[in-house]
Amino acid sequence: FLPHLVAALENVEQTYIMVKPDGVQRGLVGEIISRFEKKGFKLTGLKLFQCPRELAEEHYKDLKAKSFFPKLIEYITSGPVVCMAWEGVGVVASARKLIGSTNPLQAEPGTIRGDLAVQTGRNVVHGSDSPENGNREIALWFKEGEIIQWTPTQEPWLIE
Ligand code: IDP
Ligand code: MG
Repeated sequence: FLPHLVAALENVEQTYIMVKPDGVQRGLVGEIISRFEKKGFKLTGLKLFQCPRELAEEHYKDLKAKSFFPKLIEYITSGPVVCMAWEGVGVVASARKLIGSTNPLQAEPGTIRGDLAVQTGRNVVHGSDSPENGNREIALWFKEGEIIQWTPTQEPWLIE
């Protein structure tokens, strides 16, 4: 390892990012992946996936009591999603900023939801809200062997 990478590794986090069914249907997969790629995070997992109801319910278990929960489960299971794992220093909070507020009408222009969506119930993308949930969600959505450890050749140009 190069010394600068060893230092950076101490703060490395993993986040679970998912293009929701509306994002896939609207042809926004490439656009959304591109935002995280261009920022400089590392893609470590990627697949197109039809989410079963039980998995959607487990993923959103903290929202079970909400009135919109049944509609949310219907939405997430209504078509294929694109599951991603991204790695990087501070990636969890940074990805949430890139994604923007839950309500796309309140999301800042320049964010994914601010640029590409209008309704909370069709907000095109998910991002983990803490490093703990990042790890939990990646373990939930990916099987062993689907997360790849690799070293991008551009890394020394991203981390000094
Ligand atoms: P987040 O995705 O920005 O973290 P959460 O509060 O964790 O927002 O809610 C999870 C998802 O549930 C939202 O992204 C959205 O799809 C859906 N959701 C949240 N609040 C509402 C609502 O009031 N009506 C309909 N759907 C909602
Ligand atoms: Mg959330």
